[in-house]
Amino acid sequence: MSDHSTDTSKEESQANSHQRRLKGEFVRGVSGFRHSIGDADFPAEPNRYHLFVAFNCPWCHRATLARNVLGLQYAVSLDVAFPSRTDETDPVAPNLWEFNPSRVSTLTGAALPECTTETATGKSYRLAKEIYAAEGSSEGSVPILFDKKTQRIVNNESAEIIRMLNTHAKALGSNIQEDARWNLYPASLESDIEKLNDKIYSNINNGAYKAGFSSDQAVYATAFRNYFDTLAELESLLASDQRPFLTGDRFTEADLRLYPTLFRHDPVYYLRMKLNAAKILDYPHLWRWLCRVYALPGVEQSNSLDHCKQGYFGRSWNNVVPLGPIHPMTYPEAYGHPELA
Ligand SMILES: N[C@@H](CCC(=O)N[C@@H](CS)C(=O)NCC(=O)O)C(=O)O
Repeated sequence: MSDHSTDTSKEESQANSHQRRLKGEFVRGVSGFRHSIGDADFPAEPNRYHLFVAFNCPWCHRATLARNVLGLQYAVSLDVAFPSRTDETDPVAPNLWEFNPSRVSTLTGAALPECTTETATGKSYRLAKEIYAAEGSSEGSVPILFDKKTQRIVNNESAEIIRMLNTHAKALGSNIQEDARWNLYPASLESDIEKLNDKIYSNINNGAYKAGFSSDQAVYATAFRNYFDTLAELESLLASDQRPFLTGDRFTEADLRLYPTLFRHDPVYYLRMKLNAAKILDYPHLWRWLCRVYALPGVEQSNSLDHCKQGYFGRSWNNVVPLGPIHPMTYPEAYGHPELA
């Protein structure tokens, strides 16, 4: 994709990506499958679509949040990969997402109960890569939105997946009545949401990866600054009129997209992404916002912090998962306590 057409609210500019990577910058690539539910080939119907995710992946967290908040748990099926990717001992290759519910977590010493086999293709693939390979693609990322009827990948860009789940929630079989269901992208708030998405994607969601996965001190320092400057801005926005959500009274896509990063910040990113200027607990309005979103129906069930810890503190951390934070409280229990901040 040329730099010209990059929508920086959902993917980063690929300009000079080769040189930038050589210099040590983490540059996220662009997803290849960009069909939509609602296209002629992919009509919106209940029990037809499927999500492949890993719970540690924040982009997948967007998709599981949308699925749960929109009441699609019984209409869009889900498979969950093990949070650590394959290693050098794997018969196929290292660094691949694997559906393996019997794999043991170094953190808990047991299998992770949320992990599943692959149930949508009828082939019980072990690797997400095999789902792509069946379509002649060499990609390997999650999340994947998959059509069980045609056995094709619909889309593998989370920003687009959540938008289509919202647009077609009713036809996809939501079990929440229309008037009781959040509209994540209401027409009256589109421009506010887009502005927030742009800033939050670049500086927070992808910014965290730029800080944690770049090997150049200056790239890290810029990402670190942008991340905390944006947190301060969002703290002021919430404080300005005590609004419960980023755009006002309603939970929208902007909140949904901020949540996966802030959920991971104190227990994982503070250490792993070297984002150790402050915890979310140090921002009273953002903390209470985080607790408010955590309390929404379906949000707690959309993820597991054990998977996040297991996935982020892998081989580069000697496969030893840090045990904190413990003060003032363990996580995710802390998210039930808005009064801590
Ligand atoms: N643009 C994608 C990015 C997804 C992504 O980067 N997923 C990571 C996991 S957090 C992944 O699967 N990477 C492995 C790969 O790309 O092969 C989205 O937002 O859906």
